[in-house]
Amino acid sequence: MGEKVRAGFLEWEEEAFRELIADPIIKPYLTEILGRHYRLDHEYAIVHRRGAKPLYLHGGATPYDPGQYYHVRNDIMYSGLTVVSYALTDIGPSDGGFCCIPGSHKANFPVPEEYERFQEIGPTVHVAQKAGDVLIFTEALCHGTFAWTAVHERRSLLFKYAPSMISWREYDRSAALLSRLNTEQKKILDTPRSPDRYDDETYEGAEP
Ligand SMILES: O=C(O)CCC(=O)C(=O)O
Repeated sequence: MGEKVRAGFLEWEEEAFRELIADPIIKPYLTEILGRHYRLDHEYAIVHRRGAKPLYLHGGATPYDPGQYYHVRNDIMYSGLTVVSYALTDIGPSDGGFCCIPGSHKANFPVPEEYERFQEIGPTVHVAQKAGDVLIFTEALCHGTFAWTAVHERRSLLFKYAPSMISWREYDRSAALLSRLNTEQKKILDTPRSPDRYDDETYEGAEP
């Protein structure tokens, strides 16, 4: 059956997990979407086996959630909680997994109930991924998970970033973890603070 493994993997022995905190391939995208100063609020792994239940549609721009917003002002994107989802195994077109209503991060009306619980598929689309693919989406997008039907496991790592002043989860990064990070990674795992309070020249990183 399905299983959602919460957090923990950044503390594992393998450096490869911690290297994803400041993934140089992803950095330009996060900078464009979140601005220069953002933080990794929380992360978890999804491990779904055949029979894993769906996660119904959630998010969406309406009703408005002040932490899961998406706006454009003066040609600049502003996004609240923003997800970088690494597929570690293939997600084929009929396997299940991530789905969304494209464009719903700009919706002015709530998602009809029959779409929300997949009674009607409506405009919901499934997004297939190959192992190694990365999907970036704002939590303001109406999204969910189709039941997992494939024989192989779905394994995905979800990193949830926010603008530097926003915190979702109570801050609980351990000294052991912080001591294993470089300065850039520490900045991204630091406590919330206003973007004005960073001084890139002197930033020493979070104290372990
Ligand atoms: O990748 C997925 O299946 C979506 C997961 C999701 O919506 C969530 O964790 O909030």
